[in-house]
Order: sequence, then structure tokens, then C-alpha cells
Amino acid sequence: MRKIGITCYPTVGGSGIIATELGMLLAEQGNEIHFITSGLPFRLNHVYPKIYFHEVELNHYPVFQYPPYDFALATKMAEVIDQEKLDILHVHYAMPHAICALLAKDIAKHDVKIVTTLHGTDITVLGIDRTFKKMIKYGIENSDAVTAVSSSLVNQTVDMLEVNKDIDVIYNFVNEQEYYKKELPAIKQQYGIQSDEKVIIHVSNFRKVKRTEDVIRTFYKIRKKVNSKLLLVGDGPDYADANELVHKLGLTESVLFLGQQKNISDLLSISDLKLLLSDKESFGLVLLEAMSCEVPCIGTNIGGIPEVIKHNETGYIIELGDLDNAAQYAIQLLNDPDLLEQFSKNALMHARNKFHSKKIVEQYSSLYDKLLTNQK
Ligand code: GMT
Repeated sequence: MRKIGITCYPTVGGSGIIATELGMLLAEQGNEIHFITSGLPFRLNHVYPKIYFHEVELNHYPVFQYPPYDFALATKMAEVIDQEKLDILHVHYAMPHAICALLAKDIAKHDVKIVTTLHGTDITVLGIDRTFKKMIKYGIENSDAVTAVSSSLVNQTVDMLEVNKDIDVIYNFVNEQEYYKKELPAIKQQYGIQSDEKVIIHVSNFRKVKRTEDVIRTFYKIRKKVNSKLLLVGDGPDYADANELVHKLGLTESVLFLGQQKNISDLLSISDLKLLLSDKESFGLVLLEAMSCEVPCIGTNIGGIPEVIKHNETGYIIELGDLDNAAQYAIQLLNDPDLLEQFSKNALMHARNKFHSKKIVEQYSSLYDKLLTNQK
């Protein structure tokens, strides 16, 4: 039994989901898990006897223009390391979590190993502000072990930061108890979708990098050849623009804006195809969620996406912005029931083989073991 601290951003987002699911699975194996976060991770919605939550409290002193989250976090981490005698502190995101963890390790009396998992945005943030470069590099190089969610992210990290550190690739996973195809014809009906209509789905936080406009324009082309509806799930800065474009293209009857939804696997269960046409994506957890629900995917040749979608087997990879090709592939797949069935089966098999939660949690567990037995 190990005592493991986990820090992540607890709000909606792939990294928070992975950190929380990992904590829950490690707890099921008998480990004691201590979440050190600014809020209760949103997936922690039951009582879990081996899981504890330590809230990072932010005090608003008038002297600080911004409440110092980083220092509050480091202080709480150091407190929990000492009180609970943590073996491992596993942080998700180098920026600022790895740096906070290193500071906490310095402050604490009890020895702890720091594991940092890179999710992508900690590296892409460099594109916005180069002044963070040295700090992120420091966080990575001084962690006891570093993992990244795709090989592409490892390469990007090494290229951009010139880090001198081994980074292990440990892919993302989904909770298979939640992500599987369910028979839910009533949901289709409730949304006013005819039984013979195909359903295309896009799930994201509607940030610029997700290129929701490309998704809508691709659907516009698909709609001409396939009787279909597009489900747009999520919310974010580009939501209003997406709405405007849908009106402009005359698609209001065919595009359903569902906003943020909790039961994504139910929506995936009524879907036939998923589109993710981002210009940055270190992994694309939503693709794996889709494939687990037997939904083939079309994604861009960007970041970790080609490590998740098997081109011509579980979906298709297209070049960024090549909407004609995306639409052509979609039309070919949606108009051929045998091909669609084959791709759906392939998607499930690929998700279960390459990314099974048991396999991934095992990889994290053996990384912890190596660190604790000083072999790393
Ligand atoms: O994509 C986002 O905007 C959110 C961000 C997050 O914190 O969840 O996603 C990143 O981490 C996910 C989990 O590892 C990956 O599946 C996403 O691809 C990655 N996003 C980007 O690289 C843009």
C-alpha cells in the first residue's frame, strides 16, 4: 500500500479526468490517495473510503492583486506530505504544479518522490509566453520522474524546452465501466433525431485550438450527401461564433447545441462519427472516449491524434484544414453500413487493447515502484 498525493486542475478537462480516474483506480488497488486541489475533483461524486481531499484555500488579502494560488498550493502540499507521510506526489501539469511540488518537497521534512505528468497545455503555453520556459524546464528536470500523454508531446517538450530528462510516454485511458456503447434509441427521439439519420458529434471546450468552425463547415459538406445531425457538446469562448456560423450556413435545424453535459457516454452511444479537427492536441481524450463507445473518429494530423486514431481502421487522419477530405471520408463511411460497422468494432478493439485502464494504471504503478525502490 502506498500513500499517493495527486494534484490537478479539478474543473472539467481531460487532465482533471485522468488524474481523478487514476486516483480512484489506485485506491481500488489498496493505495491511499490524497487529492490536493483547489476544489473537489468533479468526478469524485461518491464516498471513497481510501480517498481524501485536501482543499487548497485561497485567502483574498487586499495587499495581493491576485491571490497566490501557487504558494497556497505548495504550503498545502508540504503540510500533507508531512502529515500523511506521502510516498509519492503525482502532479498533472508542469506549470505551475511541478514547481509547487518541488517547493513543497523542499519545505517538508518527510521525503517524497515527485512525479509530473505533462498534458500539453503546459508546453503550448510557451508559445504565448517564453518567459516561463526556464521555470517549466526546471520543474521537469527536477521532478523524480516525468511522463507525457503521447510521444508527440515528448518530442515537442524536448524540442521547445531543450530538457535533459527521460520522459516516459503513458497514454491516457477511460473508465470502461462508464464508456461503452449503450442502446438508447429514446435519447435520439428526445432530441428529435429520426432513426435513419446519422449523428455526428464534436465535444470540446470551444477554445480557438479546437477549430469548431472547421467542424461546422465539414458538417455542411457532409449534410449535402448524408441525412444527418451534428451534436455540439461543451461550452467556451468560440460558442457564440459557432452559433452565428450555423445560422449563416442555414444549419439551425441540423445542428444541436447541447452545452456542457455530464453523460457524454450516452451521447456517444447515439453517435455514428466523431470529429476533432484541432490545431493543437497532445492526445485528444475525447477520441478515446468515442472509440470506447464504438464511434469511429476523424481527426487532424496534429500532436498525439495520429497515436490515438488508426488511419483507415478506426477512423481517418486528415491534414489540418483539409475539410474536403474530412467530408469525403465521412460521407464514404456513413454511406456504407458494413464499413461503418467494421470501423466501430475496430475502434472499440483498439481502445480496449492499446489504452485499457488496467494497462495504463499498471504503467503508473510500476513507475512509482521503480522510484520507491530507487531503480530509476
Ligand atoms: O484541451 C484542453 O483544452 C484541456 C486540456 C486539459 O487540461 O485537459 O487538454 C489537454 O490534456 C488532455 C488530457 O491529457 C488531452 O487529451 C488534450 O489533448 C490536451 N489538450 C491539448 O493539448 C490542447
